[in-house]
Amino acid sequence: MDALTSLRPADTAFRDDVLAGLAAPIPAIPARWLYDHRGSELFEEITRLPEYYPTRTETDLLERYAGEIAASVGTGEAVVEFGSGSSAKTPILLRAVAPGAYVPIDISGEFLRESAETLQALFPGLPILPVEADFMRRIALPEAVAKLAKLGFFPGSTIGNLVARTAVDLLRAMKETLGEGSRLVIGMDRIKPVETLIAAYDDNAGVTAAFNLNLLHRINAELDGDIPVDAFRHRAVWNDEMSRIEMHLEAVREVAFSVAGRRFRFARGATIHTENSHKYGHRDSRLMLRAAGWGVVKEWTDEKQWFSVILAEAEPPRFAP
Ligand code: AVI
Repeated sequence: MDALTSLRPADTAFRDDVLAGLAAPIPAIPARWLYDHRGSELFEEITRLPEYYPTRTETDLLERYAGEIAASVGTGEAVVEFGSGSSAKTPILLRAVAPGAYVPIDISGEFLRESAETLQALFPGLPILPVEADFMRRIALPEAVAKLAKLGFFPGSTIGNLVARTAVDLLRAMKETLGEGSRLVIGMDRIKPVETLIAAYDDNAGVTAAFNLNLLHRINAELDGDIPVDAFRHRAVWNDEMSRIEMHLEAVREVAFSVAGRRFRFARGATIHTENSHKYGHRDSRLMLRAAGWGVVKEWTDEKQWFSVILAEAEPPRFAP
């Protein structure tokens, strides 16, 4: 099989999710649809906002502790990144662990190719083997890395965008992809004062609002919709029970519209739930990793304990209680 495995989602997936989500008793659209070209640009902008602490804090942690990560894992491993690795974080890890190969996995071939080119320019001698695939499932890694030890990399607390059951499924799939004895460097966002969380997801410049509302523009453009976007506003809400920030689009007046030939009506104040971003206590993250077969080797956090970078190790099957 070619290293660039093509796995295209069904063309109707966006339409099906939107139609089912808008008609649901609690309207909700999966967060992955926030990331069209414009949505990805807006997310990049979010990561540079003063209020959005996760990117800055995690990058600082990696800069500070990449040496310690390298001391724990050694050099010459295959670094397998779940995501296309376009961020500033990837070079920090690669520089420290001097890998034998770098395997970025992403569902978007376009982002993969772009970031692989950027990274190749920074690391000219490094074999870069992109895999276009959905990393929610077990993936066959390129033959060229079969004999190398594997170090997974999943930064950004992207795991937090999944509910616990799906997050554990993903962590288990990662373990199957990487194999016994592999390690994983994962970023996980911590519970912190609600004002800090709300500010990070409802910034003064309105970039997160534009990111959320862009979903409606995308629906209009791609699904023949006529949603009056100005009839909705962005809301970021802390759900303490579920330990997560939720993004919603709230109707500011009664509104009716059609999407792909179907009619919808929203009362004033009704919302469409568009994203969850879970935040973890110290023990929560460990429990979730353990539930998927990963033992924590080491954890690094900042002075305020706002974000954690965790080095985990695939645990062998065991039968003890
Ligand atoms: C991609 N993900 C980790 C971001 C987060 O913080 O949950 C997405 C995001 N949504 C709004 N701001 C950032």
